[in-house]
Amino acid sequence: MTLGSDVVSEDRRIAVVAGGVGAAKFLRGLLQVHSNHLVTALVNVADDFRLHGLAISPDLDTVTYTLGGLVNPETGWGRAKESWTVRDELERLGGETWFNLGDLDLAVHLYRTQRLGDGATLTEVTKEICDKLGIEAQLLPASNQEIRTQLKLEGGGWVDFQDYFVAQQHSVAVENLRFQGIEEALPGPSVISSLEEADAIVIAPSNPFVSVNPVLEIAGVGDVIKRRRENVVAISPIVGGAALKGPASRMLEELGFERSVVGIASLYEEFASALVIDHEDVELAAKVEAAGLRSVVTDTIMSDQGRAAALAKAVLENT
Ligand code: FO1
Repeated sequence: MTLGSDVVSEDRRIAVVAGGVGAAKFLRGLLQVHSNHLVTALVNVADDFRLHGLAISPDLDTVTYTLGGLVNPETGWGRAKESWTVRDELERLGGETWFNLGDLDLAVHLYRTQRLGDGATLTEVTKEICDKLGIEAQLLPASNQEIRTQLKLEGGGWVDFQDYFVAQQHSVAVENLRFQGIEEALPGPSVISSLEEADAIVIAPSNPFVSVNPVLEIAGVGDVIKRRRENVVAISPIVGGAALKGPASRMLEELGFERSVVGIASLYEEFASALVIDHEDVELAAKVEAAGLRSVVTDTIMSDQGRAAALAKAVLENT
């Protein structure tokens, strides 16, 4: 096969720093245009928590379900064709139902919790689930140790991430953030080596504060990404000053950054040499460059799988 200038070389190893829904859509696009076994996703675990005694890993599950073709297309998380028998009965009993766990999703949580109880690591359990779902790309939890995002909310104290995000529907302004346990946490197996060996590293269009930062702040992870800066490209999760999903744009302002792709550029300046921004933000390209990142302007809104694949192709062509 002759490689044209627009054909991406097939043998490059790609590492993707990933949060939940935005990262999952990007990865699904990437797997359509690149050899799946050459893709590794390093997935945030700081949203993880325990409920009903179960080990819940929302970002890992969002990525796994999306790549396995099982995700609920309306929410971007949880399972398609889900049923809610357990949750409804729990509600009747007066149990905790603020975090919606469907029946199919619960089976995955039962499996994960049992395996962790047997002594397996989260890395091992994630691989077992991926193998069962036929996912060829490698999904690596960023750490096997407990890291827990907490947020200090305006007019209140510190709360756990899912309390802020789901119970309070991220409606309260954030004053500060911390990642409990991050000082002691080690990167999961293969996390550092996959970053060192990658031909290109992509920071997915995820929330920089609560999805990407708790990966970058794990010992050694941020350092290797900084060292590889010339091979790192970030994708802005902000388009036209707004996040497509979640509170990222409000958080930019609340935490003292410009509420635009320029704010994203200032957050990633040390880690990435290029920032992918949407056509809608083309007039901010010069400001992104002034912040120290090459700007790549393309369509970043992944409204369907074809657009996600086109974004992935554009990203690969610019790394
Ligand atoms: N997000 C919600 O807004 N409400 C929910 O009830 C909810 C349940 C849920 C269950 C399993 C799962 O894997 C994810 C779930 N999410 C829910 C999404 C999740 O909390 C967030 O999208 C991430 O943690 C942020 O990346």
